[in-house]
Amino acid sequence: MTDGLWTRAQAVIPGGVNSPVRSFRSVGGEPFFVERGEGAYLFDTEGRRYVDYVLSWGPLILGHAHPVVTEALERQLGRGTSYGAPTEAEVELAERIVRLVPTVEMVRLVNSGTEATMTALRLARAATGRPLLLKFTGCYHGHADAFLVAAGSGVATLGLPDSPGVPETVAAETLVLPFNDLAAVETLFGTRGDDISSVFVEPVVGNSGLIPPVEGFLEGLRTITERHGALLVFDEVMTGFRVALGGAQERYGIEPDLTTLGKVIGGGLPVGAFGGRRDLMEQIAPAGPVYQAGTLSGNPLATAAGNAQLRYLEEEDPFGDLAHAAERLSRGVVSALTEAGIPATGCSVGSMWGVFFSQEPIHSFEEAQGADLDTFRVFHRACLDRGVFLAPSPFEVGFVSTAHTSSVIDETLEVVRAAAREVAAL
Ligand code: KE4
Repeated sequence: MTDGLWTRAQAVIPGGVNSPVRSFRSVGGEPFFVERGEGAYLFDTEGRRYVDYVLSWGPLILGHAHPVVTEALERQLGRGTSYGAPTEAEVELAERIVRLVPTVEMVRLVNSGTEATMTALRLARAATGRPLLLKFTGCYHGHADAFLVAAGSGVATLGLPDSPGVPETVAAETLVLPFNDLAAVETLFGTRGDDISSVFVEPVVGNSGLIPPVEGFLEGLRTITERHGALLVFDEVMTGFRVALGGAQERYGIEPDLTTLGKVIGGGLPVGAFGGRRDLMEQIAPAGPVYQAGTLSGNPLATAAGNAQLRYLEEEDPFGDLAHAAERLSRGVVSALTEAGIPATGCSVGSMWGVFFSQEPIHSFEEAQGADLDTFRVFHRACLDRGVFLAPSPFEVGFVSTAHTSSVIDETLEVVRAAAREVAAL
């Protein structure tokens, strides 16, 4: 299917991919190899076209190869790719993040979401002098050791029981509770609260499928962490600049102490960031003693792309249209499946959308695991064969971009109805 590329890839790259969830392991078959992206579409090396709802797992909110991004990169290319010295573009990107994300007073740019969360945890532990971290099952915060405990995304997709190589001593400092279970958080803080440095949460979970917070959950986390002197960290690597211009903290009106970002802020190039309260961020080297560094942090290509994409979002404000597109998709897919007699439930939050093959609404990863993963697999393939590329995992979400116009959504829903009928007939 991919003229030996897949064979070649598997010979020299573990599992043939540079990130496990791309391997199609949980949906079967071979991944296609991309030749190019354009707007809402991906084109593979066999000349097939797909409507793309993965969008590089979130970053491409303007779609593939949007001119504002590509032209910014072209302008920078002739001036060099990396300097390892300060540039105005990284100051501009930091100022833009500080202006747009309500609780971020200072920010450090890094190269991935993983770097952002691992450093935010180091800072939380330094600032509180406490060792423990609380996270929620099915939330994924990148692959730093402390977070590979009951993680979502690729860890859940591959059914890995966490990861070998993470020392027991490290895993023991990571406490895990079900998402949306505020009573459990209250109980845990009642016994271990004095040793908990921070609570890390995806304010809208995108790594178990799409699971919004139930009424009062985020507010409760804020109250409990404040009462016990722990930091609240919103991992907005996925929700940042997606569920609202100011992220989930703007949408839900919650003020975390620290925020981690990634994906959209790089316009498709490697950028992560962590930021928040000035008194905390000023503890980061060289301003303070908490060390963090990165050869390519804030590099001129990534900041050119990130600035261009965020500037467009700030000036054009496409969030209403994006939310409408995502809502049309989640409703349309659910109704296509239920009309075909296949139980489904779904929702959208901003420009993220998700569908579970389940009769009942899903409020936690534990419930998501009970959805019909086999039917999802068949449906994924039926859509892919008809030119619609959904995330190859039941524990991921769909994204939309400004390139996903109404006619693209119409085209997609036609395909989805046909795929649902095919699955129902099996
Ligand atoms: P990266 O290190 O992959 O840039 O970011 C890690 C990360 C942190 N926090 C959240 C909420 C995230 O969603 C992610 C990464 N998301 C996955 C997809 N759900 C990346 C895709 C992949 O692993 O290939």
